[in-house]
Amino acid sequence: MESDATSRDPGGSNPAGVSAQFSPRFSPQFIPLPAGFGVEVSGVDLSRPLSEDEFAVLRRAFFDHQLMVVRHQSLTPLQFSAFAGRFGPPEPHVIDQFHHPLDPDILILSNRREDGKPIGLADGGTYFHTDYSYLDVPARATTLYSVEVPCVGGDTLFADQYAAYDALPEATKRLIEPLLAIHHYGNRQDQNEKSRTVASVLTDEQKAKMPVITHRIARPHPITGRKALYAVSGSSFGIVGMPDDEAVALLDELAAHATQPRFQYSLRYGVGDVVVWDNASLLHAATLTHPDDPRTLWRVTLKERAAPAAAVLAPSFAGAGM
Ligand SMILES: O=C(O)CCC(=O)C(=O)O
Ligand SMILES: [Fe+2]
Repeated sequence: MESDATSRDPGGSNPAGVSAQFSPRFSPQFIPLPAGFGVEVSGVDLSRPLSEDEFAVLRRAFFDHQLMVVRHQSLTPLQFSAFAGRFGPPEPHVIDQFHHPLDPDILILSNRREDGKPIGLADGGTYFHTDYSYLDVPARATTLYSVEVPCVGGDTLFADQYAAYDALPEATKRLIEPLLAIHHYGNRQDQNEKSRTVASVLTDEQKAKMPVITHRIARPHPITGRKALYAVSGSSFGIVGMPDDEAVALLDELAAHATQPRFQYSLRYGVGDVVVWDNASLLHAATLTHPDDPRTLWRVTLKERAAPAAAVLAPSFAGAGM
């Protein structure tokens, strides 16, 4: 497991006997969301830098609840990026044409067009997936800041992969325990580049940078140690040592199990909401909205610190016939 530098008792005294540093402006209240995972936090202003002790309170709530929503914030790009960076090292997205001009760690998600040109990535992640599962060191957390909310829809769906793993029959748990899924950039269930639910299309240059790697299917969470089903929908295209048709059938069966409505929560955004999700224990999917109903969010993605059980099978998936 990755070491957890923060105290398990962030609100209490520390071994040096120095009292924890909390500002009078930091009085977090936590309201669990109705899904069995996720928590809404109020009483926090993310525009000012949080002390180590304050951040430790939020970090702990985040790993306990998998999804954290802090409503009604008012942030500049750099304030948002500074808060996001507390969760881990930021990794700019391979789609570099929509990096924020003030900070390349921010990817602009938007369907808005100005002077006929898109200002951001539209229809990103409109299928269940988890971020950067196609990299050997995948994403620990993704943070979004909601700039513009459409009149209709625009929710992000989340599916709890701790619960999905726990609900598997024991025989399936034994079957998948040793299995390594083969991942590369893409959406296994839709590879038509004209479709709105394909993985956002890369240029040839971007494709050349994307490797073929493996991750465990029953993957222990790098911080909590708890096992979750990992990326059975999205970037998983095969299983090491298994014929392709059998592997895809098993992955499809696991994906259907993992994305059942009983494991899902649909998050509705308001302007100014900051959302952080745990990529090791959740799948998520954007929902399709009307192209003329503007929706804009900023996104910063933070990587894990290590690559447990990942292997690089090829430096690029481009031209690999997959
Ligand atoms: O736009 C959304 O709702 C989520 C998009 C997505 O998959 C992501 O930002 O990782
Ligand atoms: Fe995503």
